[in-house]
Amino acid sequence: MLTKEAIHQVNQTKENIHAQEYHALAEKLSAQGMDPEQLLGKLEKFQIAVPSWALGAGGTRFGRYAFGGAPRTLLEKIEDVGLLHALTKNSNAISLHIPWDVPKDINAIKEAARAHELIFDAVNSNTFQDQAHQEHSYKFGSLSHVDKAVRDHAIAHNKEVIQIGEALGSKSITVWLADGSNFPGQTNFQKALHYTQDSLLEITNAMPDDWRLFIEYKPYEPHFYSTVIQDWGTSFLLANACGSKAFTLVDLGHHLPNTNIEQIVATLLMQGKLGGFHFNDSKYGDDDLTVGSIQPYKLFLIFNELVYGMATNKNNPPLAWMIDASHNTKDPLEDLLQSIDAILESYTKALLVDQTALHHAQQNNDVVLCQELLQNAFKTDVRPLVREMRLRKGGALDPLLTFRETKQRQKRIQQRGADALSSGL
Ligand code: PSV
Ligand code: MN
Repeated sequence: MLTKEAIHQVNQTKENIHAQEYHALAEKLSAQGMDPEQLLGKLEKFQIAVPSWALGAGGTRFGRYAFGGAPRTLLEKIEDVGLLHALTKNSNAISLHIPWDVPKDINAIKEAARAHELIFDAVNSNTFQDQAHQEHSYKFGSLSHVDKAVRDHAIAHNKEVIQIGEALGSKSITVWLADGSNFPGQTNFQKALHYTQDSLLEITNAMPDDWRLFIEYKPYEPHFYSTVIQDWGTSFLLANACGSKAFTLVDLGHHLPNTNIEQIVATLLMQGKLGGFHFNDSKYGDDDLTVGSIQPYKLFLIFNELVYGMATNKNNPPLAWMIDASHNTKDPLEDLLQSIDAILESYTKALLVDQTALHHAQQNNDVVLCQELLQNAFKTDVRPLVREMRLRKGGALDPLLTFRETKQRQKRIQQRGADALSSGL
């Protein structure tokens, strides 16, 4: 475990410069009528879940490269998320994918999570892969399959995932349905959607009252002609059909190029149906790249709608934030640290937008001022504010530097081996 003293030691090398930078920013923000203390309070509360499958090496269908010291068990994955949280103070939850990470000893797993101050976020079901000796294959679909026996099998799996989640203290399940078709004529669109709706309703009815169902959408992959839940409209339609416990989940990579995701977010919030987020970045498709690495302004615009929507649409429940990325060439823990920073920075910048001034500029159709207001916030370097929050919480001023200076990867390689493998895709 990374000790508080070790974090403090690295912090000390940066404290003077940080103090100068933070005071300059706090003064500037105060002069603009903002309260730095209030902003710090909001940043402290912003917690992002880390998926259990993002801690190991990601691959493509062409292969995978080991990076050494990958977590071999769920306990080691909890250890890794615990490290991220100790450094950032913004990642207090882990999201499990079943059956990649079935907890064998529930109490031991809960105890380990508690020791690292972690909670269990949404559990994820998996009906896109057949398990060994599976009686009913998902080759031609699961919740939308033409054969009721296969649909029932997939429903039963989701119910089992809910039970595991209940035992761990999760309060939500995310369903990403990979079902779709590769060739025109292969599937009857109406029947597939109808079966899916019935299946999801049965899953929703099996959830405890205080649970939420998140319905994820994706336009293509693994199927390349059609996907049953292809877009936010389809997810929204299904969420409405499933009632008040069901919501749409937006994965940033699950859109066709140049889709206006911020507008989707605004509409879903207005309808009280936005459940959560899978953060990542992309250039072409579901690239699963580090959050904010390709289109940071787009991420900021999404957060701008989120900040406005969370304040305005009280009918929408609190959102579930999660990273969903995959690392092919980077150390996954370093990548996650970069992603957590990018999310926090975008959120902070969105908090700086002068909503009252923006409202007036919009009312006056002052297009130029509208743009200025957004870009002034976007161009502000808010990193000192994020660092200050971490410093006060006992986290690292510079999580990535501390990760490297305290040799976290090398320690993991020593403990777990250079060729350790993680479960997942
Ligand atoms: C699918 O591409 C997805 O975004 C879903 O959230 C899955 O559960 C996850 O990635 C894991 O591969
Ligand atoms: Mn996802």
